[in-house]
Amino acid sequence: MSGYHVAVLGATGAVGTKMLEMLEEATFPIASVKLLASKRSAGKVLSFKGQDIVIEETIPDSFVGVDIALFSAGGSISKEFAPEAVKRGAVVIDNTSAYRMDVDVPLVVPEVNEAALHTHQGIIANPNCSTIQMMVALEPVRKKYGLSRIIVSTYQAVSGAGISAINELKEQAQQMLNDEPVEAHILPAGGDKKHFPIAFNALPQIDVFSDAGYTYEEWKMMNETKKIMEDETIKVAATCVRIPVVSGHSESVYFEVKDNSATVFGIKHELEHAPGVILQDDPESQLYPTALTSVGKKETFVGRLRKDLDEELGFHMWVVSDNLLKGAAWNSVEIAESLHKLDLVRVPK
Ligand code: NAP
Ligand code: 3JN
Repeated sequence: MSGYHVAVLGATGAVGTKMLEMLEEATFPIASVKLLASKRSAGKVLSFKGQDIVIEETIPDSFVGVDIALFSAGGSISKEFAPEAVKRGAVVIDNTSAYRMDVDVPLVVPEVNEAALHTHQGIIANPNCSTIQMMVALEPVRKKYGLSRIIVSTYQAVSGAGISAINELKEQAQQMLNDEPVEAHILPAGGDKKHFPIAFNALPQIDVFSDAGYTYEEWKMMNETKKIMEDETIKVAATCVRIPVVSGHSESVYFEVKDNSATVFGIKHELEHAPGVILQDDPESQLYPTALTSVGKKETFVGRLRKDLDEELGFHMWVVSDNLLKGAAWNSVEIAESLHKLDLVRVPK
């Protein structure tokens, strides 16, 4: 084979356009790229490695001859087209929540649980962006010292909610600066009853509310963590907050280890040698990552590591990553790299 035939579904979106950029940097062989979206974008053109590619409307037969399909057009589109793509022989890497908690679908962050790919039946799920960066930062700690509890508060960028949310932040910022009335139509959640301004604001709601007073975004973080770490006993609580930043999710993570030999020095040593992690931590010189530090980077940045002053086994850290790259497009392309490396680009019979 001279390379894989790759399709991107949702190619015009905030995530899809980054998938195309990440495919340009991929090291696995690519023979062709097909770009899929809705009827609205059919006929428009995007460029891949200097070559114009015409966007096509997605239909079941779009996946004939496709080896790897990257999906990022929303959960209902994945539910409709992933089985069709697999039926036609494509391995689907799905960036939505449609299949994440299915028992026969691996939920993969390559730095953490690449081996789970061996069990795939045609669909592989890419976790939620906020979960991914937390897993990259916590897995080195879990491996060395064990983990019993995580309490995370997120500071999430608007690009996580799509192109329309990015536009909303920019328009509202302009309206505020011009002393004009501010209009809110999208955030905190497109499908919810009320909308609030995001410009110069912080919204303690991402996605709509679900059980026990937690939002779906918070439930995703709690459930996905247990699945990826293969440990139902880890206690996890999340509070997810939207802030007026375009890209780069930040998280304040409190965690408790099991092994009382853990020290700040020891955890820093693990993080310094961990795949996908860049440690930027020196309070003396004000060295710590900010949201902007991560933009355009594939790694997850960690700083502000410190011991809790009351809880013997407790620590705090600050974790930042580009939500559209490691949180979505890069993790998906990295999964494709892993599938190629492990010779798993095939749908089991
Ligand atoms: P977006 O900017 O709004 O883009 C949506 C994309 O989906 C566009 O390419 C759109 O194409 C396409 N689309 C919409 N309806 C379609 C249909 N009926 N058939 C085919 N394509 C259709 O959204 P986004 O931020 O890129 O997010 C897309 C999805 O990715 C989200 O819904 C979510 O499931 C997932 N996501 C995951 C994460 C994560 O945490 N891992 C983060 C963000 C998003 P048109 O140009 O034709 O409208
Ligand atoms: O808001 C964010 O920062 C991340 C959003 C992720 C998202 C947005 C719409 C639908 C998801 C996701 O991947 O969890 C979904 C979804 O597929 O459920």
